[in-house]
Amino acid sequence: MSEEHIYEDPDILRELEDYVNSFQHNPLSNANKKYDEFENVTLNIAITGESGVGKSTFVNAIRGLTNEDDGAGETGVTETTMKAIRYNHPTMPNVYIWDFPGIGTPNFKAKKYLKAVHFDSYDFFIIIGSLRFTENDVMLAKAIKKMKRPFYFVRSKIDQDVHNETAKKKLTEEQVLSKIRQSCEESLKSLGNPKVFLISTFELEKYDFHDMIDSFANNLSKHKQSALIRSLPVCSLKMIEKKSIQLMIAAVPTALAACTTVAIPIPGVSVGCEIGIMQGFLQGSFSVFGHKPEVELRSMMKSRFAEGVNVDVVAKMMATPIMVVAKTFEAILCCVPLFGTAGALPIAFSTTLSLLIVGIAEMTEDAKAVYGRGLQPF
Ligand SMILES: Nc1nc2c(ncn2[C@@H]2O[C@H](COP(=O)(O)OP(=O)(O)O)[C@@H](O)[C@H]2O)c(=O)[nH]1
Ligand SMILES: [Mg+2]
Repeated sequence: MSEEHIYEDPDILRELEDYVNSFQHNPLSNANKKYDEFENVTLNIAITGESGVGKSTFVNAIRGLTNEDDGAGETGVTETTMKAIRYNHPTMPNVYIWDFPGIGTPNFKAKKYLKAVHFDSYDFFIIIGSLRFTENDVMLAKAIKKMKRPFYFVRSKIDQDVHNETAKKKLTEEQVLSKIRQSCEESLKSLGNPKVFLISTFELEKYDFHDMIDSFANNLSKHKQSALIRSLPVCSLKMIEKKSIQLMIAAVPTALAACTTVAIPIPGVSVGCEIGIMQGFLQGSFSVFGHKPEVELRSMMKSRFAEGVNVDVVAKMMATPIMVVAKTFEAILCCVPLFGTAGALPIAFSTTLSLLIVGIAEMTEDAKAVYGRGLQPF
């Protein structure tokens, strides 16, 4: 990704313009409030459906784990309790994924179930079905709808269907998918025509996974959207790009908070900003791209962050005589009367923002370089 390309990304520029507009009123208090909103937003995702459909496997995958990894939730077991199990995200402390108890008892009562799991604490529900959706799934969806919470239908284990049906019945993959879609529609008829996302939890990069994520994101607030995309596993190049854009958007309030917080001057560091905020943000960004790779993959990572983000790397970065401050940033910032065309704040802000964006771009390139080589980036 070239620098020009980054600076001209319309989402990032729109974000910058939004901030500039809000500065007109109270720039400094807004800066910290907006930064906090991004940093401390919480997200609660509920995963529900009948027993055996792949709920726990999906929860593990969203947390970047396979069923065999340490810390993974148990799979392939019969679920007996009425309690949802809360799983923390490994790197994002305010993101929780809830593994719901199976709904498949013969006299299942959707309302009672939702009450038992405190339905109103979730941002959205994912109802997973394998083979087909059942009466219980429909009942549950109707009850969630009544409570005005968002829900999505996900048909799991598509890899299995494609494998079996292309081999045995000589169907093409497309024919198999279309057959599954039809049968899902049939079982959900009484709900209108809800969209069903076909996925394989073992191959997230395939089928409807990205469409599904876009749908979740589109119905969330900007901050929750950011938390969602940042928390998802690095399952494709497309996901790396999405993460990159979300991080650059979050870099806007971070840069402003960094240079409006009382800065302790650091010898040799030319930018007037709080290095702790910068380091924290870059460290967080680093973990958004996954785990640290094995030593042999690190040679493919060309950025200054190949060995991780520490205070020395960040200080050195900030001491680099600053490259050209993005022209577009300057142009937008000059519109704010309070900033004026000179002054320390606009320079510190656009420089800090440029540094963060260059940092994210370097991490993005590293993540792409090691993606698909058998290991997760970072
Ligand atoms: N082939 C395939 N198997 C899956 C998938 N998701 C889950 N499974 C398997 O389905 C079984 C039940 O999964 P589990 O997550 O325990 O289901 P739960 O009872 O709904 O929590 C396990 O053997 C999983 O390995 C998938 O996408 N593809
Ligand atoms: Mg389970």
